[in-house]
Amino acid sequence: PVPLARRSVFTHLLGTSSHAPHLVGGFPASSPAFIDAATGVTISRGQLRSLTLQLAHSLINLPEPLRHRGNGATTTRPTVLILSPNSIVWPIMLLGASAAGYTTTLANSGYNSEELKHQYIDAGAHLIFVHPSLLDTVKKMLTSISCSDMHARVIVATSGWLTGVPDNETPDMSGFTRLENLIGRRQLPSEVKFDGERSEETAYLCYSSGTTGTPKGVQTTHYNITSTINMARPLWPNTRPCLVPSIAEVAGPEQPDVALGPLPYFHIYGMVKLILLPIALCTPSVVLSGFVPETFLKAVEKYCVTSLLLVPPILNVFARLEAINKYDLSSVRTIISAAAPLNSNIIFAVKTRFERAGFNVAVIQGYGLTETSPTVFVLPNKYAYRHAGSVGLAIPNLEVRLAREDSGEVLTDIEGAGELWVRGPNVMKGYLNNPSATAEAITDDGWFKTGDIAVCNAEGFFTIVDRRKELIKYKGFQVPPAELESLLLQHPNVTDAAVIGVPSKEATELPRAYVVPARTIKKEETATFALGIQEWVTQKVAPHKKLRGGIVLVQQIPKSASGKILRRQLRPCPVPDINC
Ligand code: 4UU
Repeated sequence: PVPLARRSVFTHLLGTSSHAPHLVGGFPASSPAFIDAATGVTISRGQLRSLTLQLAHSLINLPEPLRHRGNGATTTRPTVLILSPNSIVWPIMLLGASAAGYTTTLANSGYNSEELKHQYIDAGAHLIFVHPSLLDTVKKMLTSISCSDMHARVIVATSGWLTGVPDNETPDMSGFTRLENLIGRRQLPSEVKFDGERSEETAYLCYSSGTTGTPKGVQTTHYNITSTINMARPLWPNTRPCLVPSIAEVAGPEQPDVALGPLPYFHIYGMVKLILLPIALCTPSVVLSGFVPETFLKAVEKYCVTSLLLVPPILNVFARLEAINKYDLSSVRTIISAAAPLNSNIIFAVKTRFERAGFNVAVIQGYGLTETSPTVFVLPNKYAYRHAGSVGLAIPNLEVRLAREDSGEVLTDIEGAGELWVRGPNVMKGYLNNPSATAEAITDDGWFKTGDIAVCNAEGFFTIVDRRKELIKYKGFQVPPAELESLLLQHPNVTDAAVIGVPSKEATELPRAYVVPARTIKKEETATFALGIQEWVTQKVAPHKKLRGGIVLVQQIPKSASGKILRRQLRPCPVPDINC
């Protein structure tokens, strides 16, 4: 028998036994798994398992040439790319592909064809699941790489066959396989061909820039995922309760948990906390695409949501949202914020706003990274007030330490700030096709360097105080400065450029470019010149990477002797500056 922690994601979550076919992953097959917020259509655990197996069966039986890529990448496993906003068919695609033994790479649904191309090629994808509304982007991308069998490599992720709401049919969809064609009424395979020997294989490839450089494929293995799930739920119910709560415990036994978040499923936060963990805990998860405050609150009321999974900019909206008074939000117990720093003023403001409307909620933080699948710290509800602003305690089975930035020496003085290092079964296998970045990120004895600076108090509560790495966070999304810098250098009027994040209350940070113009710019010309570059960038990047923090023209970019941009020096803008 395969040890529990060594199973595939599929078996771990949706496994069943021939002796108890009414149970799926240990919970009744009839329990709701996902609820489509817009239509109320629900898929049960049993349906989810059956649809997932049907898809896996079709993927395993694709004609041989389609199980390989034509673009010369180095991975050997079949890899499917998903490009879609949240929809009720997402969990089926995500689990169906991993049940078939495929790697799944999750692309930002805001990507343009150039950004998509980088990920498609780097991940070595050979198949694409695409939402009907994004088919054009995929066609453009495949045309640009002269793909000759586009119709075979693209599956349109239709959902009308499940929700009853017809998909927005476009003439371009003709000739492409639709998701329901791969599900149909096929006979179920009796088992999924996946065993413990392969649990170190990559299940998911999200993209992260890590501490430096352009986005890299984070190889998250089946074992990483099953571990992260086990770490979030106590395995043995008769032991003492774990201090760090699972989402299910947070809600308390008297009211079953229901999860909702406007987080995109392509980000590790959405994938794990809104798809995989809810299945493991038998927590129905409400499917919503995007964040429109009133639609969101209506869904909370209608589906009696208990746990809201959010990012700081949305809490910032909640802190001022009058509409909270208009809905019955009494089911909400916990509001979880992660993916970017959350100011404790916002925590108190949100709590007060809910209290004024008559609802008592705990506002807590989680902290983690794509590379740690994702959770490292969670703040238990009962400390929400006393330790507001802290990201909480390390989850069980994880080692954490604070190291000196320069030497890597471990800090024994717990008052000091140091770089957070993490070691445990949820740490990624490494960056795809990038052994040097992997070696920089993970020490020989397995410590992953997060690039974040933290402090820890005597009770073991951590607070993130700074970020050593160059990453910018816009509304929880990663914006890698290196990517924008290399783009800016392609502009004919730019000789050098550096991008940093400037603080923003609404969005955490806004990407701002410091640009050295290729020619002398007269004072009266500066605004037009900067605007021209800003618009040029806007045309070429996904919306979250726009240079919303503006452009500053400078005479030179501060650099170290080795040519590294000295980003900290740019923060207060001390360099000789042409337009400020
Ligand atoms: C200050 O954003 C994420 C993962 C989020 C997450 C974490 C724990 C979701 C659920 C959960 O339980 O991943 P990435 O890879 O996009 O970004 C990672 C970076 C971190 O290095 C840190 O700089 O995002 C920042 N970050 C935070 N910063 C993440 N969470 C926090 C936080 N406070 N609470």
